[in-house]
Amino acid sequence: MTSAPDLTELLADSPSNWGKWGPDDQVGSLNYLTAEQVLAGAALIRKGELFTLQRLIGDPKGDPVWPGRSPATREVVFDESSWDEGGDGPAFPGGLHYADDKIDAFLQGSTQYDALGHVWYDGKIWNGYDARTTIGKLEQASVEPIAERGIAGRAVLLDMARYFGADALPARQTFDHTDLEKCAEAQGITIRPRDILIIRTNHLELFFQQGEAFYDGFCEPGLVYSPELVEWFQRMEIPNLVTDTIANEVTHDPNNGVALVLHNALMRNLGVAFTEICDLEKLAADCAEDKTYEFFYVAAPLKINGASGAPVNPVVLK
Ligand code: UVW
Repeated sequence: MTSAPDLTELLADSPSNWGKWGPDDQVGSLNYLTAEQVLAGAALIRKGELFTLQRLIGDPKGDPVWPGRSPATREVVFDESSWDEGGDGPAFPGGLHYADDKIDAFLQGSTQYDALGHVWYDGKIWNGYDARTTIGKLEQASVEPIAERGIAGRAVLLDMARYFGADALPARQTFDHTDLEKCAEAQGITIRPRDILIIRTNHLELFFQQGEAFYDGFCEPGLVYSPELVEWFQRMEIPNLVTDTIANEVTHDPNNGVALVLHNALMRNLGVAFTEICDLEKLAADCAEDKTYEFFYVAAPLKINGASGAPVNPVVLK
């Protein structure tokens, strides 16, 4: 087997949006979400129903995470037992008791927005900033400006699992922009420029079925790199790619062996925001029932100084 090419070589002619929104830009393709897009999204609220897309942190059934990361752990600081004999519960006038707890969590260990500076190659992150600006904290393209800005716009659900007739897409299955367009057509919608794309695979259902065996030869299904796919994202001015997998794309590209090509071609080079590990099941069931796959999407990750990503609970309104 030939060795995988370097990303610098593979993406040498790939489109770039560096400089498009100025030399200091921090939010990339989210700039496409103008007031017009927000209003176009809000106009799709018809039923007054809302859906939250965050996966439960601390799910008793387990939290799926990227290999090498660990699920969040929650620790109780105070509960009623803190005021038992010998307990360390603080005494307050009036007899106040309270529950307190804390979590130790990877910022990318649950539903999250990646910062644009989360991945890179060739010593440069989004907008051409030096990768050494990531040392200690992300001085550039952290999740903070994305959190400060917020995200709202017209979004479409592309239910790829349903389109392929599967309960859950298996490891390694790939698809591309032409499949997204065919799926949209089968659902009776058209993907419009500047739409937020929400892709359902239901792949993480296999994590709950298989347990630790899920990680054997880990390779999630998803979008696969081609120059045409990147050109399509660029032409369609896609601001945000949202999925229910851990990493939004096929983990290892079967055509060249490279890991996470689209994180680089789309996020690092085009500035597309990535939202990962969403739970799309209730939304997808509703869309299948009312045959409405376009709606208003709103999200704002937590504001964390210099962070490479942050948890989020996106909301869809129909
Ligand atoms: C990596 O890029 C490694 O992970 P994520 O899926 O959080 O983007």
